[in-house]
Amino acid sequence: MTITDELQATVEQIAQSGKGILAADESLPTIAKRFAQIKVESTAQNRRAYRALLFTAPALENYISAVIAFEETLGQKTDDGVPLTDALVQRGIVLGVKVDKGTGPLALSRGDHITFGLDGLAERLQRFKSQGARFAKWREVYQISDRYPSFVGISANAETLARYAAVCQAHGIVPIVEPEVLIDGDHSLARCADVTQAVQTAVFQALHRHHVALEHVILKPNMVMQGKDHTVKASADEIARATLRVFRRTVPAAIPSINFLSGGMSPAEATANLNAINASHPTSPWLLSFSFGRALQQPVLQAWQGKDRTGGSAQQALLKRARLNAAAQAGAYDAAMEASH
Ligand code: 5MM
Repeated sequence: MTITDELQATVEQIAQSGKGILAADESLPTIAKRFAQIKVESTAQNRRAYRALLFTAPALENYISAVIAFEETLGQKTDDGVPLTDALVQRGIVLGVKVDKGTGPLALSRGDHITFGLDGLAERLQRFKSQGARFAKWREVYQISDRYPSFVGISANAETLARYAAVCQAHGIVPIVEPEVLIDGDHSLARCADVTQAVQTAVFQALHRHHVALEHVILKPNMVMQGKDHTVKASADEIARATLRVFRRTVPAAIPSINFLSGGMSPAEATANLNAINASHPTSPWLLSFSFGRALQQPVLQAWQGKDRTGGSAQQALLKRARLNAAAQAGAYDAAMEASH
């Protein structure tokens, strides 16, 4: 099998209609924050128990085509010595891994951020591939203020994403490219649209510059919406219209799938917005799906509380959100479905 065939097979397995991606790749500081909300200590054993519960949820494969894991999870095993990720792979769920090493300030450009981790990336990809990973994920973040992100910030982040994507493809790993314009702040929907458009334009220019094959990239962007402290809350239809306008202007039709992040929206809000996006664009050139972290896992953590060792109710909570988001991917979600189990 050539590298191109390998990338194509992975993309086809991830980008399935009626399915999306579960982002379970919280780094150590992030998972500690999530566990703190339910008063659970973030130990290796607790992280293993929680992620085992996610990965073994019955029928997950009906709604989830791929899971993004954190590096630590790839090395963890069940008490019987079986890799934790086997439960996914055996059911045809594609395994991916977060390969960035987190963000920090961009030097001499206060207000911009940059993501670290390009050094040694090729070696780490080879190791993750030997552990079963077929795709990777890298996230750049953009905080909106009156002046930021700046031109320098937008260009540096795009260049970094493209360099990461090129290394992935050279090693037969499909890159998920995640430029996240953050929801934090009081900016308007129009300002988010302007920033997202500038960010996506720069990202695709950089991907072209670095010879990245767009057919073998999954895009994981924010939806276009107002900041969480903005006074006027846009409706799902307004968010869908603004989001589609920006992505039609900037994302080439060669991209197979756009899998939105949830970015701090409530689970029901993220599902309703994804549904509105699909309902208003049934002939889209890309699959329009989800790669949610919090919007899939928040109810799971609430049900689990670190206590439910059998995982029954927590797995039910995951299944419910996965099923509703799969419906939203088809534009077939209705808020009344929230009442179901
Ligand atoms: C699940 O969280 C991912 C890792 O985040 P950190 O690097 O901060 O630990 C994150 O990249 C996530 O995949 C995206 O932000 C989307 O998650 P949400 O919760 O926004 O859907």
